[in-house]
Amino acid sequence: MFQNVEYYPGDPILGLIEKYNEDPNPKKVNLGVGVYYDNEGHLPILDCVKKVEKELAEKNLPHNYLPIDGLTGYRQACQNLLFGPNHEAVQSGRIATTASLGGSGALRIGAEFIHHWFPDAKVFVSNPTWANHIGIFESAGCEVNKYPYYDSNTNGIKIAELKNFLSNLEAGNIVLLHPCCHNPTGIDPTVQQWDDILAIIKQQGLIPFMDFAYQGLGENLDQDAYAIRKAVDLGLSFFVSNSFSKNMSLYGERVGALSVICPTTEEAKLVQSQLKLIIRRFYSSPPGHGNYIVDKTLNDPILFKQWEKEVYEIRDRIRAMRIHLHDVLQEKLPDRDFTYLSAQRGMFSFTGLSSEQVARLQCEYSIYIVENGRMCVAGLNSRNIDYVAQAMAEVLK
Ligand code: KET
Repeated sequence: MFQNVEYYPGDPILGLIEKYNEDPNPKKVNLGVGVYYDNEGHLPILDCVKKVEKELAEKNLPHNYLPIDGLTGYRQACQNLLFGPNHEAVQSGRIATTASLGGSGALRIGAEFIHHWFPDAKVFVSNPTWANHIGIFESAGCEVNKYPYYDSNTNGIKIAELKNFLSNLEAGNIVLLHPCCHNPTGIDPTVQQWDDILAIIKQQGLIPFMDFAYQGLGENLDQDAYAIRKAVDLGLSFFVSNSFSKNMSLYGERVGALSVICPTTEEAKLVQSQLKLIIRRFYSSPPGHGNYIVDKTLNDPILFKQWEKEVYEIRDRIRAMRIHLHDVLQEKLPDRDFTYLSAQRGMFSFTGLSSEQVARLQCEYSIYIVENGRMCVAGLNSRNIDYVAQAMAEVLK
């Protein structure tokens, strides 16, 4: 009956976890999936989250269904965090926001909405991008193409090519952007480059879809939202997916949101209603635990401050690992330039390692990084970093 079902060989990122788990080598290091581990190699539960969870456990809340689009306090907290609490767009109610199953769920709901209401819109993603972007939009029926982005010669952005490309796109197409901590390259546009990119997007009548999975891990919570807030100020209508997987360490709780910035409050109501229809048919309503945690944490000024501090500790530890890895490699291989390691932002470093070198790291050293050379710097710690640097130096020799 199922003999014609095609075998799915596994995801290039999540598939690595399975391989890593099966590896008996005690020295093994998991630098594949974008997950933050602390210096002890543990997945942290943030202190602010522990407090809220304790409070929730004491209350013994019943497990009722949530509203289709999530808790009101959760949705408001997301809007304030993304757009700034006093922003006109938030106050006037012209942003439709729904809770989602992580950032992935937000992307999928957005993709479904776009395919249904803008069936001719093509989606343009950066070359390269998080591989699942392509899969998510294609599975909703959207045509996906790439725009020029990463320049491996300069380890920067092909900004002239990118601007030229966008200037030639037809109105109504979707441009998927990473507001900070670009995945997989770690290379973000400067403020000036964002201004230029968004001006072209506005002039061409293009629709941004900002996938914001790493707020707070680049510069800080506000600066990382620069492109989003600038797009609102320019009067653009667009989509934002956000996630609390990384910046609240809530990976398995699947907590994210989709926001659609609309020209008017009336349109936001229409969009909100359609997002609810999509969700009702996908999974009906979201799980509660993550919604409660984020609602309580972000809407309480003291807990918010504590969360902010903890996000910056995550950001700073990742930065320290980058610098350490840079310094050791630079010393071991002085003829090569490793500046990119300290210059890139967020969880990932695009190492430039070939797929053969990546395979060697895995086979000979049990070090797992993604085949395209992307390394999750957030998996490094003071015990494994010198081992990783040594192995990298060996395969790069
Ligand atoms: N967008 C981007 C850019 C992203 O890197 C991820 C996850 C997501 C969305 C999805 O996040 P979530 O809230 O968990 O649904 N990226 C890491 C994990 C993964 O591949 O699923 C990664 O790139 O390793």
